[in-house]
Amino acid sequence: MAFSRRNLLLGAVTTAVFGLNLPRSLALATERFANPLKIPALIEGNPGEGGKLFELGIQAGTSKFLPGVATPTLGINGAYLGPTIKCRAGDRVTFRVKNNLTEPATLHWHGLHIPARQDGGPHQVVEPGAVWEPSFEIKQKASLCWYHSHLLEGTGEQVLRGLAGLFLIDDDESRSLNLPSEYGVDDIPLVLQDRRFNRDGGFEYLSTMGDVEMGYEGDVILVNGTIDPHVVLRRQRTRLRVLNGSNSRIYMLGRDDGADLVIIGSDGSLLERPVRQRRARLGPGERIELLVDMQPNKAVTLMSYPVIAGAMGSGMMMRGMRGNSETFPIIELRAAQLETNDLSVPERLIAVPHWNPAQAARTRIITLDMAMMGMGRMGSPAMDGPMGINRRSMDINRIDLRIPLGSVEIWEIRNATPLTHPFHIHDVQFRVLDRAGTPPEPYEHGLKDTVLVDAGSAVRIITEFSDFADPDHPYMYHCHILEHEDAGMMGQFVVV
Ligand SMILES: [Cu+2]
Repeated sequence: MAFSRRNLLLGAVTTAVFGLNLPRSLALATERFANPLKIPALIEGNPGEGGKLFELGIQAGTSKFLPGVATPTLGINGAYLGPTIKCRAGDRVTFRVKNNLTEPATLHWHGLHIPARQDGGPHQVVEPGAVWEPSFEIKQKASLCWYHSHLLEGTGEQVLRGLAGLFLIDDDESRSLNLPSEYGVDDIPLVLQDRRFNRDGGFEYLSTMGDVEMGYEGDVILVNGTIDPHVVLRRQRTRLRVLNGSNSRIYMLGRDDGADLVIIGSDGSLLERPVRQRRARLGPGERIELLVDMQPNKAVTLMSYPVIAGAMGSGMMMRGMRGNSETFPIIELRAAQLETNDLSVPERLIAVPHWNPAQAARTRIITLDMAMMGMGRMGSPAMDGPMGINRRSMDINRIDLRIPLGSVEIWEIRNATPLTHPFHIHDVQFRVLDRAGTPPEPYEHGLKDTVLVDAGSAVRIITEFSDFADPDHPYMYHCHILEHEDAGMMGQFVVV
């Protein structure tokens, strides 16, 4: 499936140049929804000394996405992507991460509340042939988290090549709700990614200036590494656990039959109650959980629709520059003979922790800056790199923020650029207080670790920095457009 490339109004790149690189014959060679969705293997760990032990091998391989073409890829315990890790709140877990590559790599546990030394960020590099053994307790709510490479200045490329996987957390509270939870049967993971292919079948990356400025976008959608996928559902009700694992693409999810999405979860928790909405926007790094009820022998297509950015102060040109203006299918859900399962949706799901703004010890201003838009500096004139936060590009030897252990803080994330950025904080799960002064979307009322901040706008979040003080090991906060992160839109904080 191919769709039109966004229009670039600025910069040296033209869509005509891009068109020459498209393996169009290959991209169109598969039938619509011809391929059964691949489901990543589920691993729940082996009983080991002091908890569950997971073996993860980072490796290189080749994958067949397009007919008759081998694509060089990276994966964990396989050629592309990694297994889905499943744990329960209260578990003690140890990962034996072996790097079988000839290049350094890391694995960051995105969304997990764990000590900074175990976080798998740019400071926890696993050298070729080395083994890294982080060990920690699962201390958080049932949620869909994930893991991925977080190599300094190399995250975009390693994630693109395949270093990512899902991390499911379960707890008693969520189990009591009788939500669909049979993995691969009525609990279906969907990792959304977009890719471009070279003529030789390899992934094309950073071939245009726009790839860095605006973030990499592909013209082929992969779901769990499957092009043009369908999945056959056997139960009346299915839970979809959706991760936007793309480097920069924002999806506007919706159903092709016009029915509402039934949204039950966000990044770091379920919602307090189900939210019914026609569309839901999902930025890179964000997760959303949906319930879908099927009719026998009918199909529903999960689609992406044009993104309407709620951007203040961004005119036509800016929207055109970062359009996300395509309508395209993601996956077809097909109903077979349907077994009955529980169709009641509890009116109340879980209690989501919240913090009163009056509790906050301080409000920090976090400004996202870019200085390379070809139309003058969009950020501060004093910035020391192409992209940064509060006028500074990422420096692994500089600690940007020192946060007292246990403090409740409001972060006001301001976007001084003409693009929408997904902002991610390690260590914590937060609540979104408001976006440009108005309450966030109803489906953003769960715990979150990544939030979209529109061009020229600001988002306020509130959270508490609890449990893990360590003056020597920082956590990251950054834009989750991976090319922006790699270009310096990232900072470091320690909890002390
Ligand atoms: Cu960004």
